[in-house]
Amino acid sequence: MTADPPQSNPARPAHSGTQSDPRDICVVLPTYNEAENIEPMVSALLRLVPRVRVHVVDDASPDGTGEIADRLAQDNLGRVTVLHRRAKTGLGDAYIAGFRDALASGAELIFEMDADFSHPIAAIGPMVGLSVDHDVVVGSRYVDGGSLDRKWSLTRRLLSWGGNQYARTMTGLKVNDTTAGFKCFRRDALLKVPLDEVRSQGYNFQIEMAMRCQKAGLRVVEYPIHFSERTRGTSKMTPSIAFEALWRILQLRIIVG
Ligand SMILES: Nc1nc2c(ncn2[C@@H]2O[C@H](COP(=O)(O)OP(=O)(O)O)[C@@H](O)[C@H]2O)c(=O)[nH]1
Ligand SMILES: [Mg+2]
Repeated sequence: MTADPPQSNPARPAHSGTQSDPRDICVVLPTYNEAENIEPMVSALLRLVPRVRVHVVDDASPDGTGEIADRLAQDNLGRVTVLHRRAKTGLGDAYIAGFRDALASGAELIFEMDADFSHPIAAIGPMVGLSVDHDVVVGSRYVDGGSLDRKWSLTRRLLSWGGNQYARTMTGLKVNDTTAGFKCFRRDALLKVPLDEVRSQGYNFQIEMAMRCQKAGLRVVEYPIHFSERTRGTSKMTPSIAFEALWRILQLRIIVG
């Protein structure tokens, strides 16, 4: 892989994010019980320059997120679309389904991003700029210039950092932020990833995608971001998802190689 080695200099985009980009940019937004976040999140994305469209992937959220997304789609025809999945089978399944839709609709740049404002919307522009020269742009907390919400306790920081270092050691990943959930894929790059074979959910979905990108020899670059803790709604990640991640990483080493 040509993933940049641990970086001392944060990536700088080829051109400013305030410029328009002629490419068809699709942000895939997975949601489960994000009724409080979905409308402000989609509105903020639609105001963005460069112009993006949004594909919401909702897993039958009991709180009505899917219905709000439908209304947003009706109000913004062509710019907001919704995939309703029948059940919550995991973040990985939701993303794979969303990526397939984005590719089928002709998207040239495909973003994955949380729907809870944890990832800075302002980073999309610079990441689009970097995608001119790179296959995958990772919004990274663990390169110079990246940071975590100040509300995170020392324990949580250590767990996140330690889990990340463990994943890097076990998998041989060169990317610094192995569980980053904010990524931009060029269409041709995503087509090189065997989406049929991806099985992981939760944090491991991000690790597995990073491994498959590295294996496919894609040019990966990290762009430093500040990760903000959500202020509305609740996290869907549980300690059991985190612990499952530790075991599954060992399996991934064997499966993905
Ligand atoms: N469609 C779908 N979205 C999910 C699922 N699990 C989490 N999400 C969404 O994925 C994003 C990240 O999840 P979150 O709970 O915030 O994880 P955390 O940031 O690690 O605490 C949010 O937009 C969630 O609504 C799932 O099983 N299905
Ligand atoms: Mg979150």
